[in-house]
Parts: sequence; structure tokens; C-alpha cells
Amino acid sequence: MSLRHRFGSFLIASACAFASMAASAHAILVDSSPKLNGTVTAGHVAMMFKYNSKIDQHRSRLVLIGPDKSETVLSIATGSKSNEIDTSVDLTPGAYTLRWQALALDGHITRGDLPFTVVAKQ
Ligand SMILES: [Cu+2]
Repeated sequence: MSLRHRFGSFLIASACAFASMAASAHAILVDSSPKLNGTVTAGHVAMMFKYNSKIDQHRSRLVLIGPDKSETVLSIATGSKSNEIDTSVDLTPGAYTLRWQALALDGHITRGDLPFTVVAKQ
């Protein structure tokens, strides 16, 4: 099963259009929390995006798109593992999208949207 299949709705940026033709270390998302289309409980939510290669955390970006379509740039935690983007944010129930952009050490940027749902605490 290919990564493309597993994360079928992720958009891989055109910046990496040539990546498939060359040995490349551009960043492909291999795991995340929340999961793609996953559900988390309202409150303080820790988020993690794990890639297949080291990334430049200072030049990567996370934008949270809220239920009202508002966009918030989230600060990326320092001291994360070198292949992860970590953050945390307080969330109320609703449908969200995390729009990530990762700069790999090969200079290529990859991007994707990760929709997820926040539900009220039981
Ligand atoms: Cu690349």
C-alpha cells in the first residue's frame, strides 16, 4: 500500500514534482495526531505531524482552519524530534482542518490538509 493511498486526500505540492524522478528526501507525512479524519476530545489538544525525513521546523508552518473558516497560525514547538512538527492548542467542538507545510532538508516543500473533528467531553 503506497503512502499516496494511505493519505489519499493529502495534496503533495508541485514543488516536489520532480521528486519521484530523483532520489529525494522531501518530507512525506507518515503519521499524525489527530489522524486524518480523526476525532479528538475538546480541550487542550496536542498535535503531532511525523515525516519520513528531517524537516526545518523554523520554516515549516501549521495553520488551523476553524469551524467558522477562520485561520490561525499555530506556533511550532521547539525541541521536537527532528522529523516532527508538534504543537498544541485549545479547541472547542466542531469541524477543523490542519493545513501543514513542511520544508525538508532537500529544500522541497510539501503541503497537505488534515481534516478532523473535535467532540465535546462526555
Ligand atoms: Cu523533495
